[in-house]
Amino acid sequence: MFIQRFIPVIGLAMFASSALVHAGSPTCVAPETKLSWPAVNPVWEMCWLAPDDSVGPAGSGMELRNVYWNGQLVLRRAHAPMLFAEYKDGNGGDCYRDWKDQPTSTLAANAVQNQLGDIPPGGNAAITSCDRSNDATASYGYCPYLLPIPAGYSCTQGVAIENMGDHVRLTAQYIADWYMYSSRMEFYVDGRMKPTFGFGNRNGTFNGVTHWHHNYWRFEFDMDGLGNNVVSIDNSDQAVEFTDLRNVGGGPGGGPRTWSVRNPSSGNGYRMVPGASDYEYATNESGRGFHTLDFMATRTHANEYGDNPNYDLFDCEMHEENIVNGENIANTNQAIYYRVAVRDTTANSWPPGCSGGNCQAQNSMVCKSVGPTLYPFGPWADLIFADGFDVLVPGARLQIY
Ligand SMILES: [Cu+2]
Repeated sequence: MFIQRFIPVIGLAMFASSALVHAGSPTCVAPETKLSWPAVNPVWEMCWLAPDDSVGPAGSGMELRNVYWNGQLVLRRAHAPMLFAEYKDGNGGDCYRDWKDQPTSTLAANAVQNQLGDIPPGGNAAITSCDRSNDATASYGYCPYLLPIPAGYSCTQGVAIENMGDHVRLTAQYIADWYMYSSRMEFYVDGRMKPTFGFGNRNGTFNGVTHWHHNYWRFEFDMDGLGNNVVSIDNSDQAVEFTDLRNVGGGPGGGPRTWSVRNPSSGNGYRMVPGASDYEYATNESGRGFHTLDFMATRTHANEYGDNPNYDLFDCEMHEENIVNGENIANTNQAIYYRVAVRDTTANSWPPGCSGGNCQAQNSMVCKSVGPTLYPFGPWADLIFADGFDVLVPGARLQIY
C-alpha cells in the first residue's frame, strides 16, 4: 500500500514543481492588500479587505479576492454578505438583518496587525470576543474584554494575519450594536480552506430570550481562471440554480452531504464538507420560515451579492427566490452560498414546551463557532488526498513554514 502511493507521489511532485515556474499571482489594488504566505515561495496568495472596505449593501465582512493556491486561481471572491438575528416568538417576534461593515477591535499581537506575522510562543495572536467568551450569562464588553493587555499586544481594527506553521489564519471582527461577529479563514499548505464564524456579543442584550444567528458565506470559485465551472451535489452535476439542505442523507452520526465546484477541463475542484457543529441546529429551528435552506448555487451577476441590493435592518427574511430562479449554471461562473447558524438558548425555553430539568441549560452568552471545510480534489490535489477528498496521504507535501 505504501509503495503504491509512493511512486506516483514522486512523479507528480516533479510535475508540480515545474508547473510552479509559471505560477500566477494576484494583482491587488487599494484598498485591497496582498498577502503572500509564506513570504518567500508562497503557497497561498490573495487580496484581502477589512470589513469596512468590503463590497455589498452594508458590507460583507472580511473579504478575500483572487485567492491563488500554488500559483493557480481558486477563488475570485469569498465573503459573508448576509447576516441575521431572530428571536423566539413571544418577544415581539423581533428579527434583524445586521450590517457587516463596522469594524471593532480584536486584541492582537502587534506583529500580526494588518500584516503577516508569527504568533508568539503558545499564543493566540488575534483574540476575539468569541475567543474570550466563557460564561453562560456574562459578557466581556469591547476589546480587551476585561483582560490585561499582554506585552506586544493592543486592541486593533482591520485584519490579523497569523503564520500558524502549517497554515495561515486571517481574522476580522465586526459589530452590529450588541453583537460582535468573528470571521476567520484558514488556508493550509495541503490546499484545505477553513472558514469559521463566531457569534459573540459585547453586552447582555437579549440574554433572556432564546434566539438564533445566521451567517451566509458567499464563494465565487473560478478554478484555473477559466470561467467554466460545474457545481455538483455530492457527485451529481447540476445544470440549473438550486437550493439544498445539509441534513438530507446526513447529519449527526451520518455521512455528510457535500457540494463541489470544479473545472471539468482540468478536473481541479473544491468540495465543501459541513463541520460537525454545522449540524447542531436544525434548519428553520425557529419555525418562522425566514431561513429555510443551507446551500445555494447561483449564476453570478455583476454587483449581485445576495438576495436584496437595498435592505434595511428589519428585512430579516432571506429571499432565495430572488437569486435562485432557474438560470443555467453549467460551465459558467457561479456563486455558492453556505448558511451556518447557532442558537443562544435561555433557561426554561428550549426545546419548546419543556419544563424544569427537561429544558436545556442557558448558554445564551457563550459564543459558538461554526463552519465547513473546503477540500481540493483533482490533479492539483492528488499529491495530498486519497479516496476522493477526506483521507490525507501521510506526509505528502506537508511542510511547516
Ligand atoms: Cu446571540
